[in-house]
Amino acid sequence: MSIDRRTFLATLGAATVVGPHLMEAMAPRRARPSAQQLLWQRDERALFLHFGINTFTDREWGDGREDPARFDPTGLDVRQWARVAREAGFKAMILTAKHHDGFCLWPTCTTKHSVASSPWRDGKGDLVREFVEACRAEDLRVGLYCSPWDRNHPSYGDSPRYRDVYAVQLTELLTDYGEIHEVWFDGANGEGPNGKRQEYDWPTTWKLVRKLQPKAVIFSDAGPDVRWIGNERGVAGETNWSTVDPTIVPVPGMTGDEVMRSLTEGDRGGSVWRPGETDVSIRPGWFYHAKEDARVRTTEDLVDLYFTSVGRNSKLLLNVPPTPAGVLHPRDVESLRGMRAKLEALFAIDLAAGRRVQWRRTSARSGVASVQLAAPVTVAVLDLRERIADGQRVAGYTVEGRVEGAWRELSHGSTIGYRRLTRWDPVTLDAIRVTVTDAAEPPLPLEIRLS
Ligand code: FUL
Repeated sequence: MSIDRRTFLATLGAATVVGPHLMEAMAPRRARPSAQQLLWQRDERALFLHFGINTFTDREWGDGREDPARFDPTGLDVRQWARVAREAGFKAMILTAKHHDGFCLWPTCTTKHSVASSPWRDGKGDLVREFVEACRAEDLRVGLYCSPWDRNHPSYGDSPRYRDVYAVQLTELLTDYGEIHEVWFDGANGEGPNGKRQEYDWPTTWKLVRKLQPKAVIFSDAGPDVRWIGNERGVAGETNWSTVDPTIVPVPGMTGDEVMRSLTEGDRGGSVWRPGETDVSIRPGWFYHAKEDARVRTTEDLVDLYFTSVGRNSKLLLNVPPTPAGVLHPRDVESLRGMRAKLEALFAIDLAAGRRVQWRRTSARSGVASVQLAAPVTVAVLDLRERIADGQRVAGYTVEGRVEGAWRELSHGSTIGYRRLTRWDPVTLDAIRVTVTDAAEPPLPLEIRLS
């Protein structure tokens, strides 16, 4: 008979008998990322493509009564989407294979409301196939969004019937198109044509995805692998744990202050690894509208978004909606190229390269990382990283620079995680010191880069 650690501690009377170090060693192991979650995070940037019947009706949410004949992208060039994505430094693309209007971009057997009923390629086209092929040609990971909410399908709202339809749609998408790396479940859920709200069966849905694409990460507000960051402004929490308490957001689509806080900040003591994805659009809408051509985010805006997402231990999922012709608009492309150029220039030279980070653990919850530079350098960006394969640990830190012989505080924060980027007015220093003041488990050496 074996006895688990908790029972063992309880038997001993826990902390009163066992010292803090032994308690530490016996504490349940905190969550760690899976290999897929690590790959997902290291990609840093994915491009989101909202394209469908709304592109042609100039709407954001179609009602499902659109005539499929309206879908006719005459200059469709999915390779252009993929080329632009790769050239702009993005590593993955996610396509709205079906949005809330129920119009399917692949010739599904579940409905006539699809590309098969459109004039595009004489009804013989398959946009999902063109999409995955373009991703592969440009070496991008593939993601698909298949809206659970379906305002067209007659079975929607008749819960068991629609569940079967949705399962068939997912099965088509996840068996016919090779390896899919991210499956994106949106939380929006309105009523169906019969006025009824659909009851989803998330555990069964996720089990199906696991079976068909065991290596894909599953996104939804409630994970299980990746969570929504809780807003569509492109801003992750200043505090952002990749660990969460799964009881706070058990299913997608929940609201409330505690839910939103948990989505945006994660939970320090959370038992599962569920990093946050920051989705935001380059334009005011998710779909393309010509009237928004003058409202495309600038290169500067995009760089800011990088800092408030990737730079806060999240991943940036930037939506760039193709035009009715079927290409990315030149203004969007210009901003994206500018973003790549700016970020490359910003991070081209690591001023701390080749200098050793000295690390000293000062207690079970604190430590100091410092770098002595060969000569004074002028620094405007600090790039801190934890070795997240070993978990996310830092909960509080202070940064000081040695400026003309005296230590000066430059910034402080809470979490670090995969990457924590901080910008400040350029300051000339010859050493930098990061003091970890609090940690969820014994802190490990940090990586420090300076630009
Ligand atoms: C939301 C949807 O309702 C929007 O149309 C868009 O797809 C966005 C990414 O998610 O919940």
